Amino acid sequence: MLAYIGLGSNLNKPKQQIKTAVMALHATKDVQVVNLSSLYQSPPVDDSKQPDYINAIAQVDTHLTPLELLYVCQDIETKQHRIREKKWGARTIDLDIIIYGVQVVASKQLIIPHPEMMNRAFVLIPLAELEDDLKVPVLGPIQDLIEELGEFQLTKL
Ligand code: A4P
Ligand code: MG
Repeated sequence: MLAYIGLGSNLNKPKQQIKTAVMALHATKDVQVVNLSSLYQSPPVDDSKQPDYINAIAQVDTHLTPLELLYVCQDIETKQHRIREKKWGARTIDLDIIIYGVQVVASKQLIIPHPEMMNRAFVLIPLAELEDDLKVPVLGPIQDLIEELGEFQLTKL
């Protein structure tokens, strides 16, 4: 199954944090990173006083179930010393499952497609970089979602 994982960091050398997390994903049994977007820089979505974020999207080929993949992501977050303080607070690394094949998941632990993806240029733009004619389950063509975004601040590094 092809899945897309969003990576974000705004603490402790963010670019390195993302590289470390991508390598950890690739080193996981039954997970292969098959493509990686450029890195992108943007201000925090809620305009709070935090450093800018670095984000990227990894395309993975996996035999894991969505929930198993979530546990892998959380394990990597823990290993990179992410401390969960407050929702949307600064973090060393955040891994979110954005899309998992054509599957739709809506459980207490996991929502796929990611419920905020359509509002986030730092998710949509790198996704389109990897697959410009992607059809997002439920939400539709990636290019339509980007058109609906309105203005955004995002720098490709
Ligand atoms: N969860 C549900 N669905 C998913 C999914 N598809 N992928 C649950 C991953 N996790 C999912 O996440 C909380 C819970 O979400 C998990 O226990 C899981 O069961 P978390 O990572 O522990 O907490 P969080 O990071 O505070 O929440 P979340 O939703 O990951 O935060 P966001 O929405 O990613 O916001 N600004 C910029 N420019 N770039 C960013 O990357 N990131 C955030 C964090 C805020 N502002 C940002 C950025
Ligand atoms: Mg998260």
